Amino acid sequence: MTITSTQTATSVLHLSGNQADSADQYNLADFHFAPIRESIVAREMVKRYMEDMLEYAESDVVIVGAGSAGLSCAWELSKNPNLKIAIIEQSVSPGGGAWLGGQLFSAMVVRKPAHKFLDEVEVPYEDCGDYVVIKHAALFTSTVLSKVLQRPNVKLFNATAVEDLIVRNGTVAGVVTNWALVALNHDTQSCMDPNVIEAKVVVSSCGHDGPMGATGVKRLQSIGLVKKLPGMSCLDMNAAEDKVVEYTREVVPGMIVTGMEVAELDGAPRMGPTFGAMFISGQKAAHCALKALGLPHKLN
Ligand code: AHZ
Repeated sequence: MTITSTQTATSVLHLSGNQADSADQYNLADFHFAPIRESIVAREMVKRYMEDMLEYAESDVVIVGAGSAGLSCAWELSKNPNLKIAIIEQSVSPGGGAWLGGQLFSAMVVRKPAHKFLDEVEVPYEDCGDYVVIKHAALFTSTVLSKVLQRPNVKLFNATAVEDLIVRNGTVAGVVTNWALVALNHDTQSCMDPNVIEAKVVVSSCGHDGPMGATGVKRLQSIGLVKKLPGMSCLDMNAAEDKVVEYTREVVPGMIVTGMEVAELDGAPRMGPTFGAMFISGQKAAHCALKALGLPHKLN
């Protein structure tokens, strides 16, 4: 099967569809790779990255943060093949806190009816009545990640941090980026100016903790577009998950907030290790973005 990407004439993805045992197809006792020049490897990587930077310098939607909320949002938005979606993730490894359940345990608990999202993305779980359990949180994250990254209209820029927002007349119009290692070292080096991505809509899904948590809403507060930033309240699973979904919204024109950044913004309780609200908040954020873009959405 050959899939032709809509992005560029040169990017043709090849999936052989050959399910045969690959180890039967070569000699492991006398194995040789096809030849390659080192410079070709360099050029193949650089060319594609630079083409992506050119292509995504103007995006329809920029999603900041590839945790469970940001990835769920990307999944929902990428169903529209006409949207160009950039995901900016400061970490080398996307996934945020969703590689583990809680306190470094493996399993991920999801309260119903968010299991319907798992059905859609084909993540298996154990049905426990009012909730379901995925054997490994990493199974959720790796599955959603692999599906999102296969979409031709999505580009992940990892190891890249959003340092600031583009704001014109009170409307968020894009993001200011830098290599994450640079962003973390501004105080040790002289000025290292950033790059920019213009976007019709920015979705901020930066979570609540770490040096860059709640980047989007903290910046909005510092420029007076958000008056109060109380930070998340103490844990109350039942209240927290409903509230995070309820408060997911376009907080100022051009900027939608999702996931635990919502709890930071509104002082909602944290839910701890139950993840359903992240999926549904991400989905809702996608529909807020569609609405802001003037496209059909499911908010009503
Ligand atoms: O690296 C961050 C993480 O992957 C990334 N990020 C943060 N600031 C960034 C910036 N530029 C680029 N300035 C940035 N990337 O955003 C991602 C956030 O993922 P997360 O898993 O921390 O947040 P989430 O809202 O998707 O999921 C929260 C999960 C939690 S926390 C919690 C509790 O503390 O009670 N409970 C749940 C379910």
